[in-house]
Amino acid sequence: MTVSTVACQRDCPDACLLEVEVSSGWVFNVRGAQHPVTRGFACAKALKFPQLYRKNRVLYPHLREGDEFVRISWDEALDLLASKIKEIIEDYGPQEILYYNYAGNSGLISYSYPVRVFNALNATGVEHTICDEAGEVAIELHYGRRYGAFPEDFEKARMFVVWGANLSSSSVHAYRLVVDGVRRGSKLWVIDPRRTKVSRLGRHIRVKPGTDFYLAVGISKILVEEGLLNREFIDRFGHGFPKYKEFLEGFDLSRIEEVTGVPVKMMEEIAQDYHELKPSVTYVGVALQKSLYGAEALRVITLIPALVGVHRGFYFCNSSRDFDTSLLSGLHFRKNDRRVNMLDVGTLLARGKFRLIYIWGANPALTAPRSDLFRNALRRKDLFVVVHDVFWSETAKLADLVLPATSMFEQDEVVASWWHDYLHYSKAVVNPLGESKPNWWVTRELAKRLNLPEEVWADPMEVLGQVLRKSSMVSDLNEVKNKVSVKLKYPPKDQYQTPTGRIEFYSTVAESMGYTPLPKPPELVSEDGWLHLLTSSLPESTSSQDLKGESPLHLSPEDASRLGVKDGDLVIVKSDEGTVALAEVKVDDSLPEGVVWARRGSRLKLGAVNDLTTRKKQLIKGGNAFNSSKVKVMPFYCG
Ligand SMILES: Nc1nc2c(c(=O)[nH]1)N[C@H]1C(S)=C(S)[C@@H](COP(=O)(O)OP(=O)(O)OC[C@H]3O[C@@H](n4cnc5c(=O)[nH]c(N)nc54)[C@H](O)[C@@H]3O)O[C@H]1N2
Ligand SMILES: Nc1nc2c(c(=O)[nH]1)N[C@H]1C(S)=C(S)[C@@H](COP(=O)(O)OP(=O)(O)OC[C@H]3O[C@@H](n4cnc5c(=O)[nH]c(N)nc54)[C@H](O)[C@@H]3O)O[C@H]1N2
Ligand SMILES: [Mo]
Repeated sequence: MTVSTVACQRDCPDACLLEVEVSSGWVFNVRGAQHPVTRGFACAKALKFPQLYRKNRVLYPHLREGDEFVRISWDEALDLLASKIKEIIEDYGPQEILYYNYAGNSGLISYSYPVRVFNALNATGVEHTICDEAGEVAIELHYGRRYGAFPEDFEKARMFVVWGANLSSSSVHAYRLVVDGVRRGSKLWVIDPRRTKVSRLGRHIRVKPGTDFYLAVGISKILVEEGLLNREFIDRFGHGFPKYKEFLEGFDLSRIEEVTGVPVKMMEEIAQDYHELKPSVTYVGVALQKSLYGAEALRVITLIPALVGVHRGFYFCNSSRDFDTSLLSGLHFRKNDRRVNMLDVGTLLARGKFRLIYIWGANPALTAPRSDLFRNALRRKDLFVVVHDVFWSETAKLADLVLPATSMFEQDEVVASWWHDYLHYSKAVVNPLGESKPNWWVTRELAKRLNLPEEVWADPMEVLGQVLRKSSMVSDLNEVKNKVSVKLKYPPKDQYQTPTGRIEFYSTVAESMGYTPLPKPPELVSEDGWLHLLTSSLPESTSSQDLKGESPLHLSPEDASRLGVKDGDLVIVKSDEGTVALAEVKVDDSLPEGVVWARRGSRLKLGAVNDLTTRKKQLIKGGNAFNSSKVKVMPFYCG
């Protein structure tokens, strides 16, 4: 048996360094490496991956023949794909070819390199709006770059505010740092409509979903009115504060209490803590931002630490690096900017748009909004669907051509985190299963067959080498290869890369981007008769992966009794878009009345939870609004 190191490549902020035990060509065991962030422990997903990576694998290229798949060779698969692409370009133009990808493998090469061939073809690409992009931009409007607190800052924090994040599931190492903080006496506030493991450790504010904007305004207003600000800090590092103050004055606290369901008294307490307990870290979950005004809420939330004088006292997404990944994705080969919002892809496909779609690192048949539309559209006869995946995902099962991908144990990668500041190098520890190939290999071979210039199919590690050499945060690829884990040099916390060089309470860049310089308040609409559908992650699965069978729909005890249903009963769930699914009930006392919950990307008894999620988008960056989905639930009687 040998013990090797692998960098976890899952879509997760922790981006862990793992120790894996290999014997007779198989990975048997995984544990967290001794590392400043991973700290010798791994999450439930990593621990069970040695069992899972062998199962349900796509082992060979497969071509659909009617309802069946037949095994073909890589040469046949690539020749077929290349000839389809050539044909479509000739008959309809490159815009009819679409790629769709996300962070199924979040390694720098796996994520970006495959885009190269599509850029060189001037095919249609996607804007990555499905996760946190809107929130990233929201912070940049006021702070320049979006980096905030790092794990080291968590270690020093006297107060944590965990705002819309279920840490014991979505980031177990951040959770551990918060637990350690609480043990040493740091204060913890958790803002979440649901009761969660982390909310049990501190003061819990059960805000009504989607009203966080107003809660943040309430807290900020109290800080201003009660003189709890750090005026010196604001004068020295802030820009446009008088206008922000005026903006806050326009809101009424008792109305905020009504809208958010949070007593003014509680807002006063947390405001007082923000003032007294410094430094603090406000951990803002991606989930908080997945609502119609999520990114706008983020603008107000992340400005709170600035009011009390903490430099970048928030964490949302630290992936702000000077890595020129456009070199990897070959943006320079492209002659246009032809992209569509990935949240619209299902709708566009359903309308008959596009002739070929190439999907990797994503499972939109379960994770896109209105996934029913997406699944139906993939069955179109005039659409050639190519899916490159490690497993027989729901999307792969609907493809015309299925290509086998290597797992994180079987490929070399360089992995960066969106939370911590370490860059990891990962080497394959076992041979690829079956004929599986890394993402870069497939698209590189495709580029060759399409007779694209040699530069398009350059060696991925060499291109990555150029990217890292250009960066000021790391010396070069060799440093990462030799050290396995390298601490990146981020700019100082008190540097603000806005046009004024300050924290812009009044954003000078927002206007030029078509956004309001001050955060835009959510419209208040009546929710009569509708239940709020929230979806989020569970510790043992990543998004739609590793799920077995169907998930139940969780109902609060109040809603369950109103509907006269109990555990195991069936209910019909209808969305505000008119889609219908059937689900088993799970009564869940962690939910407030009016909120139903299901695990994201899961299948229900009939249909999938994402068949019910809204296609509405945010103003900022066209970001998703998964957590603004509304449903009606009815008991299902049969017989
Ligand atoms: N185990 C595991 N870890 C993961 C993932 C996974 O699928 N599984 N996915 C990864 C990815 S892709 C992402 S983007 C992150 C997401 O990580 P997080 O942003 O932490 O998301 P969730 O774990 O889904 O937890 C979301 C919490 O937000 C709450 N919430 C929902 N709506 C609102 C609201 O309007 N206001 C407030 N205050 N709270 C709200 C929910 O009740 C829930 O408890 O996690 C990453 N880590
Ligand atoms: N209802 C609801 N829907 C949501 C969300 C929500 O909160 N609620 N969250 C959204 C968010 S934040 C995100 S990030 C998305 C995630 O949605 P997706 O991006 O679709 O993520 P996964 O479901 O994890 O699917 C990733 C796929 O990549 C495959 N894969 C893994 N490694 C590799 C590899 O090396 N190569 C290739 N080719 N494939 C690989 C996996 O097997 C899996 O099938 O879901 C979004 N959808
Ligand atoms: Mo995500």
